[in-house]
Amino acid sequence: MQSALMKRIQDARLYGIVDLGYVTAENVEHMTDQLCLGGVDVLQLRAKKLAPQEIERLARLMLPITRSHGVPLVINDHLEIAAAIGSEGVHVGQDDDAVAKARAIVGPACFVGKSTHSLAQAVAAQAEGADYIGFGPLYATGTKPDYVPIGLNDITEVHRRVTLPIFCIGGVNAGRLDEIIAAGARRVVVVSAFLLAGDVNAEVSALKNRLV
Ligand code: TZP
Ligand code: MG
Repeated sequence: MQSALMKRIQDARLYGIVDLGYVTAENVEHMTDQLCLGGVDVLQLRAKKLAPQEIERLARLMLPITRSHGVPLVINDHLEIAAAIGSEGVHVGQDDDAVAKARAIVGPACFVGKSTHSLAQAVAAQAEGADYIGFGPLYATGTKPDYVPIGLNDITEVHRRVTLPIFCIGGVNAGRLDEIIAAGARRVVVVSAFLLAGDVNAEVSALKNRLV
């Protein structure tokens, strides 16, 4: 990956996701703007139930907004969409394509993140060549309901064993942030707590200010 991009992901602390489970297609641009204004360092588009064509359309709406804020846009799951629109990042899960395949499709100007749900998967993702990992779900969450929460106990150890940027995810919200940081987290992903907030911009900026 290009070094300027690497620095952007290294420096990132707060990762937001525009998840179409919470946001209507009509509201994607407004939500993107609010999340960026609030101060997310990275933003992902995640749409588990939409057709690829519609996801690409929404991604193309988001890109000028994220770029105007200097925020890298990450496409979840869809390597071809990331390649077609030239997003700054792509994200794959344990059941998706391997990191090497993702990289071959998206090229060197796009970073590749991977979801991990255990210490072993985190170590394996680093060996596989991921540029960053998600680590969780820390808590049970309606955003990913089929996953067993892994708790906070392995956060310190994953930071010992993995040198990549590690984004702790799953049930992260303002009320839990202190215990998540105390457990060793440096970077977090927040989805529903932002998307369901009354004032998204304010919710993001308040949480961002507690991360640095
Ligand atoms: N991967 C692990 S947990 C999760 C994903 C995509 C969802 C996190 O969403 P929320 O609403 O912040 O719990
Ligand atoms: Mg996936």
